[in-house]
Amino acid sequence: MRLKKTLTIAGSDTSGGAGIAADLKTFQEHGTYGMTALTVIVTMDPDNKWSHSVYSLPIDVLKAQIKTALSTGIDAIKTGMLSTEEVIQTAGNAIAESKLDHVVIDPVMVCKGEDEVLNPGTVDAMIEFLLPKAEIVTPNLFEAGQLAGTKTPKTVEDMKVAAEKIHALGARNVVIKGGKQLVHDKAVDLFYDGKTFTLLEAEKADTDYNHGAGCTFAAAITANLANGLDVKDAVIEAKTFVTAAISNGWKLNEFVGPVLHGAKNKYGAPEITTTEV
Ligand code: PXL
Repeated sequence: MRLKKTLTIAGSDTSGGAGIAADLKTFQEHGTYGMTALTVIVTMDPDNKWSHSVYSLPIDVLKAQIKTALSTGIDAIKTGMLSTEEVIQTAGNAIAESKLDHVVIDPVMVCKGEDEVLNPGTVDAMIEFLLPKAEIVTPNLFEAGQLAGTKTPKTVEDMKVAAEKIHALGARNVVIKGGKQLVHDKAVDLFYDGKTFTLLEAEKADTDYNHGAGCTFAAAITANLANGLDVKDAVIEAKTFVTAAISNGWKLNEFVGPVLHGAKNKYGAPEITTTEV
């Protein structure tokens, strides 16, 4: 069988937990051949509490990378940190030209620990250029509220309302990541395919070392779609993959603890339950 090719259009997290580093490690763990088109490089200042700097690459450099990768015949594509409206439009146009079905949009708006939207116009640009092309979009609670035009969801009921609104914007499937902030005793994500809401539940991991979890989850979905899983099964496997990765998160330094991307394949799959709600 031909090796499936996966492409991420995203930023580089120099510390290795999130961004293209997470995507490539996750693609590899899923037996796909990963490729990258880099939008920004994020560095951290060890002399200033690990504060982030974001260096954008010229748009021509991004376009050349996307052209390179797409010319090889990509099976599934994922977007991550896209810094400006121009970058979002470039990614959206490239996806449209590629005519790919397997398109995973991780609508990254903030880095962990920083709570301003990267650039306010980017939300509208995501709605215009990316959501209508998404086989699935993977917002966290904050991003779901921004895309849906609602307050940040706090309960599963709020998540259902946001998921319906995001689906109506053109994303064919939506999975909202509940994460730690959700008022719930399990680690919960809500999947919506336009008809049915499915709650995915795992035990909450007792760790703060979860940097890169969102990128890892979306990258796992991307690889699973490339490998031929249907969307719901792709999401369920990705939840087991990221739950194992979070449970084995570790301390890189006093500021950041990345997930362990390879944990599921090394230590086994955790239990996930799915319930229609
Ligand atoms: O986790 C969001 C994220 C995505 N992409 C890049 C990042 C981060 C957060 O640090 O650096 C490149």
